[in-house]
Amino acid sequence: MSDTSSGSTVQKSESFLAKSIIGLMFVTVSIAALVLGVVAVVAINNNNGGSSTSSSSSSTAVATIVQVRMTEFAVTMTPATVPPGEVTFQVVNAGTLEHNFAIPTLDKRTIMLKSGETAELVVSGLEVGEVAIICEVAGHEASGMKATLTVAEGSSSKATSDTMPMAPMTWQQMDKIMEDVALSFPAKTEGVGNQELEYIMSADGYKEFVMTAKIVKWEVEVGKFVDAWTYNGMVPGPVIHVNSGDKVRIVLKNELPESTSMHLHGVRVPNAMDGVDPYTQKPIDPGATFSYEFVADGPAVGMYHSHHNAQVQIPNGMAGALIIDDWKAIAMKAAKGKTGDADGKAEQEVVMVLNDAGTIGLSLNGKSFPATAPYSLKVGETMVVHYVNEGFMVHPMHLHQPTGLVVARDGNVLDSPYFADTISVAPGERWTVVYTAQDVGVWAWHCHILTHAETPQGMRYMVTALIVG
Ligand SMILES: [Cu+2]
Repeated sequence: MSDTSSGSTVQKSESFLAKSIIGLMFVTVSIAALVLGVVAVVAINNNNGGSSTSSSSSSTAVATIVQVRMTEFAVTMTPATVPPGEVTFQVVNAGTLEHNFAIPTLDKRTIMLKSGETAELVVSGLEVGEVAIICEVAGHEASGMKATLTVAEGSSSKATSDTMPMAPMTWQQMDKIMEDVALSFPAKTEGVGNQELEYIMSADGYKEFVMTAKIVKWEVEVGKFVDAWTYNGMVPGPVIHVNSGDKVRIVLKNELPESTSMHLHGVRVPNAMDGVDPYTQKPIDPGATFSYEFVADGPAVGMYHSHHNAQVQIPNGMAGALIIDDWKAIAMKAAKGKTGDADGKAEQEVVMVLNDAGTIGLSLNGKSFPATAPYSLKVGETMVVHYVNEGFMVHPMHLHQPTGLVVARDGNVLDSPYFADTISVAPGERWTVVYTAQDVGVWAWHCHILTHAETPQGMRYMVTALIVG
């Protein structure tokens, strides 16, 4: 499983390649069909706030209204040039993250606005010159959420009547935002999940894996930090890899504000180790520790996760993979050469944990596109992928190319492996798929429930790419 950690290496070294050719990918990505309808809805979100004096002929009492639209990651203002004096900014957060509208030089700002929320900010005494506007959420200004308001004598405020509907995003604006998001892939965020967990060999002959359940700040996408409930501070939890016959001990310390327990899903264990409190054990109280012991009986593609207040603890991050035996070898044996691999060996093994709820939300391995990690292969090389669904919904996972050979379900090798380009992974399921790269390019890889992969601001959530070089 050492190749799991190589995913993060790929994330750095392939970013240039990804950026240089990802534009091409977008021409062919065919999941944007829902976009136009959604834009229309967003554009209606115009705050018809109160009466206006904009029709007044008074030269001093004219209130200028600027309509501001915040999205990931852009700020658009209509108009962007105003006369000196008082300006009312009518701000709508048309994005999906939290944003605010701020003029740091004047120390003026709205509160943080959730998706769909609006606010008004009145700024008086604006003088001729340029005023810098930003969103103050960490990283958002650098990602493009900045704009310049020009204050000039003689510019008309007439066009800013609040009776005028907010201009919908043009297709050019949409394309620009989508391109900006795409070009930021893979966006750098703090924290990498799925890291291999090293064991300590205990005096009594157990491979001992030490884990701490705790809440940490987790960066799901650039600037979006959430309270993640984690094993060892990462989402997904660390990968545990053992072999059949190993005596395994998982020592779990609970540093959460509530009790927990750990279920070993798809892994054969004695009943007392099944992690289902209060039946098989008492809950692990905050501050307490419990050890799960079993003899590994593989092969298995298992997962460990909370079994206490699980509908909160799991989607908030408390889940990870537990793999028994060498699945590169098992999968290649099952594939019987059908995928056209060059040397009969799998170069990489990848765990892809799917989530759609809790504080983490729609994500692949705890990250939302463009912060997801891309993968890379050379033509003729093979990747064995374990899709692991820890969410609440089925996710049809679609890799544009190559077609996958499904070799195992829930760690059980299929008698008749079959090819599929879209593999539905239901909650609790694990599907093991062999992909051998055939054609050079950047191949989109995403959940095919379109709202899990796309927004009017471009691709998001359960999207990554396979880069074949
Ligand atoms: Cu999905």
